[in-house]
Amino acid sequence: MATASAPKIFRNYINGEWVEARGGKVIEDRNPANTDELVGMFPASGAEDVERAVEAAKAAYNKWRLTPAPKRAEILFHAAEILVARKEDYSRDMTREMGKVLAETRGDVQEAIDMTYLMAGEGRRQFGHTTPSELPDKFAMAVRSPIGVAGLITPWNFPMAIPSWKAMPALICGNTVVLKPAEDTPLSTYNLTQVLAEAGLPPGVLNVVFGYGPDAGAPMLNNPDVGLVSFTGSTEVGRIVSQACAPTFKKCHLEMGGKNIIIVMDDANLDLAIEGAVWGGFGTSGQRCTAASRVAVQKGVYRQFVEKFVARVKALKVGDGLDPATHMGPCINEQQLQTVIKYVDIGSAEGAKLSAGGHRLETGVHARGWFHEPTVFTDCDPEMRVCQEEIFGPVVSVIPFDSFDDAISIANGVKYGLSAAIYTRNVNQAFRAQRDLETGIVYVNAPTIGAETHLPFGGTKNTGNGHREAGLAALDFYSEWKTVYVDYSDKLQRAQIDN
Ligand code: UN1
Repeated sequence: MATASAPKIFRNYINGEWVEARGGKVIEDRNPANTDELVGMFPASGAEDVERAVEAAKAAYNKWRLTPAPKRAEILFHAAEILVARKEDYSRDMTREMGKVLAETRGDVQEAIDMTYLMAGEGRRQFGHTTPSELPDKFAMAVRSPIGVAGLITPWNFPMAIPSWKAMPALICGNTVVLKPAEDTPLSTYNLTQVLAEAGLPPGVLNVVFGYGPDAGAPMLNNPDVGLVSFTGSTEVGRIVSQACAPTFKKCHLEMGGKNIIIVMDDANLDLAIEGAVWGGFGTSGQRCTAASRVAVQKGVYRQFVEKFVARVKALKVGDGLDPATHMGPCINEQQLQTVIKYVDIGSAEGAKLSAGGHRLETGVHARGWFHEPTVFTDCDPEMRVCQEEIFGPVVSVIPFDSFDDAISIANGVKYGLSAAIYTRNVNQAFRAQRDLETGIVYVNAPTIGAETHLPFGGTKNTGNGHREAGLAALDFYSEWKTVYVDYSDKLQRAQIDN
């Protein structure tokens, strides 16, 4: 079992076997709450390993494509049941390598379970269209057709949920997979892979290559045998992925940054909005692409909101996510912590008022981890860098505004478009907001985080490139439409001419 306390050496999963990386280099998976704890050692794979994995996926494709989807689904269903049985162990493993609190890692594993059951159900659906032909004795339909080898590159903040968001729809549609998980959280992907293997996934259908992005992710992008790529991560890396996919016309799905907002109107249930802002801003230490890193509050309730919100944030307990008393865990690694520290300086220098937090925590129980205080800037101008740029850490910027129209233009005045929320009791305002907010996800009276697996997930502008994951939208990415005409008239019938 992967939960053993002694550090274990892990391998890649290629063609149904656990194999060493060619180069023999390793990456240490350490606990961000206590870097003395070595969770495991994972291969630092390179181009050759990726090539082997793609070859295995390519070789397995034809048989998997021809396996009836309901049969593919049985394997996924079985995998979901194994995940349910191991949820607690896998959640603990995830907290140890990722740092977020146990309630949240349980949610992450649950999200993987939900997605796996959902896509198992799609084994008996994957509906296409039938439609009348314009000609007599002719049948017309559009069916979903798999694409080939799917290259998946996943982040560390949802180490089991996001790999499952990508792998499950890819598999149910009949593709085979090469997955490169984030180097900070490989154990959770290892656990997921183990489950799929035990559930009976044939060799080569899912291959996992551990390592750093430039070494183990990039080689997938220009491999001619990879038909589609799905990437979740930063906008900067997303651009590189997109450009690398262009020469070979790979279908490419990008899920990137966010600068999500909670709008609090004067008529809102203020306590509910505060609770939502705390959860949306500091859940997962703000390390979600959906994190509510901006809160815009109408001036009638602004002072009252700030007072109560700041008090709530100051009371948050930061620590080891395995401790039930902890509200917020560490940042994932030193670099992420340094980014947070840098933005606290930037915010202070540009005149935002530091109202809570603002410092690294590095003594006592925090001495061995990448902890930072939950931090709130108030009286912010929407154009400040702390209100424009994604920080991906526990920093929330609070912005006062006058009118509903001001709130919408502040909300839309960023280059990202993932998630937005409005707290109001006015149904007209709620509906106008859902129409006018330029984001892929809108919440009314709930924070910006908390997407469910059976609805489309993704964003506009610099957040995405027009595709969505999760829900039925995922099937559109992981399959291609094939339009089929069957003429049973026994004569040549010319469309547009003979009808
Ligand atoms: C992410 O931050 O990359 O809606 C995904 C949410 C989660 C998924 C977040 N269900 O916050």
